[in-house]
Parts: sequence; structure tokens; C-alpha cells
Amino acid sequence: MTTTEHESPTAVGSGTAATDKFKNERVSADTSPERVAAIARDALSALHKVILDHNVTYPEYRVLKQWLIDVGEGGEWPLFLDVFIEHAVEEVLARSRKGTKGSIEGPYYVADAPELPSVCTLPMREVDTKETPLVFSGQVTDLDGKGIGGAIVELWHADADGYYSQFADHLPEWNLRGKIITDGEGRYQVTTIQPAPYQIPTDGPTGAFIAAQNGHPWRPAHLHLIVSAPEHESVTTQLYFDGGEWLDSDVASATKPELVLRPTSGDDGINRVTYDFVLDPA
Ligand code: MBD
Ligand code: FE
Repeated sequence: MTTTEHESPTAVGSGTAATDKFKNERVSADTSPERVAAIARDALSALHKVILDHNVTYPEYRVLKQWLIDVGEGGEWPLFLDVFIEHAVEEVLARSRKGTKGSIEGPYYVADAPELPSVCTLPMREVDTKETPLVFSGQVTDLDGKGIGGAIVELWHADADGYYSQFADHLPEWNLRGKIITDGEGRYQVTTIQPAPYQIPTDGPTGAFIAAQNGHPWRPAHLHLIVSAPEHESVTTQLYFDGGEWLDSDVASATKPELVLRPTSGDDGINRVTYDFVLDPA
């Protein structure tokens, strides 16, 4: 692990940046008014049931109100929702997919990363090069195993201190982010560094929520990916590392056995692993 003056990510720093980025997306969904009404009704009923089942008191209700205000003011809604809710939405999407398993996007994706050729190295700082190199390669195919040339393997991950570029002021804009374009056979080979386990910020209301349940704030070391190609469904996923700490107790409930890599560590100090992505037709 690299030691710097940046000890660990703070909720206020990364949370505010994640909220600002999300607000700029101006999202929408073509949900019918009937469906909105049905979902809203059931969501409230589920909450009422918890209150009644647990005999929730007025002081407890007021504490909840304060905590919800704190999550918003701390800019932690993207963090909280992606850690505790997104995995269920991903599970719904996964029901209709045959190809590579997906996982949650999380709060730190940024679109428009620089495009890189099929054999490349992610942008990184001099200090990042002191970490264990990871050569990650493979092929993007369709459900029949046919390689897809010109597919995009978009990759982003935290540095050894747990920081994501654009969510920490001291990092270059596109550090450890890139869009790798596959060759004519759908192949790619990207050199990056071995990521470390990630601790979600503990100094804000999400940290308080975790502590209140005697939970831990850790995610296993992971790579984030969005793999896409024309006429195919894009897959948002994450890859983890065999034997890694927190693999069986990810705070974000986002691991799947199919998404665990088993790199070999070479005599040259370089970790190598291959992973093939299979895309469903659009
Ligand atoms: C992360 O890096 C992440 O992937 C998720 C899901 C939540 C917080 C930080
Ligand atoms: Fe992450």
C-alpha cells in the first residue's frame, strides 16, 4: 500500500463529487403513472410494516428524519443507495441476461474516458507504477462465441489508497480510467495495477449507519467495467480476486462467484489474468 498524506477517502469529499456528477446526468425513465403509483404505494406499505412490527417510537422517528437530512446534506445519497440498494436493481436486470454476469455500477463511474488501443496501459501516476502490475486480457464475444471487433471495454478502479480519479482532488483527471477498443477478433490486453480492498467513507451518515448495525465498511478489491458493442446489450460489471479479503462479506453485496479472477503471479513480479466477456444481443 502506498503511504501518502491522503489517508483514506472522506465522505464529504467523494460524496459531494458523486452527487454533483449524478445531478448533471438529468436522468429519466418511461414509467407509466400506474406503475409509479403501485411502486410508491408498496414502498410506503413496506416501511409502515417495519414501523409497526418494531414498535418504532417518536424519538426514533425523529432520529430517522435527522439522519435522512444528514445523508442529503453530506452528499451521500449516491454512496448509500449504490451500496445498499443497487444490487437488488441489478438482480432484476440479470433475470433477462444470458451473457457475462453483471454487477452494480457504484457511485464513481465517469463517462467519456479516453479511448485506448486494444493493447494498452491505463493512465497512471509515477507512484501508481510502484504497485503490482496487473496484465488483464481477454476477448469480447457474442453468445455464440464469435469475437466482436471494435467492442469497448471500459475500465475504472481505485488506486492503492482507495481513491477514484475525479472524486479526489489530488489525482489526474483520468487516472486509472480508460475505454479499451478491442481488435478485429474482439481481443484486448490492458496493463494496470492490482487494486486494493476499498473502505467506503466512515466519517459521514453512511458510516454511522454501518456502525449502528455492527457492520464493516469494506468492499473486496475490484475492477469496474462496462463492456459494450453495437447491436449488443452493454454489461456493467465488476471483477474480484480469488482469496481476497472481504470477498464473502462485501458491504455492497455485489460479488458473484462467476466474477472472481485467479491471476498468476509471474517471476517478473507481474500478475496476469484473462477474462472473456459475452454480450447478449440487443
Ligand atoms: C465503490 O468503489 C463502489 O464500487 C461502490 C459500489 C460503493 C462505494 C464505493
Ligand atoms: Fe468501486
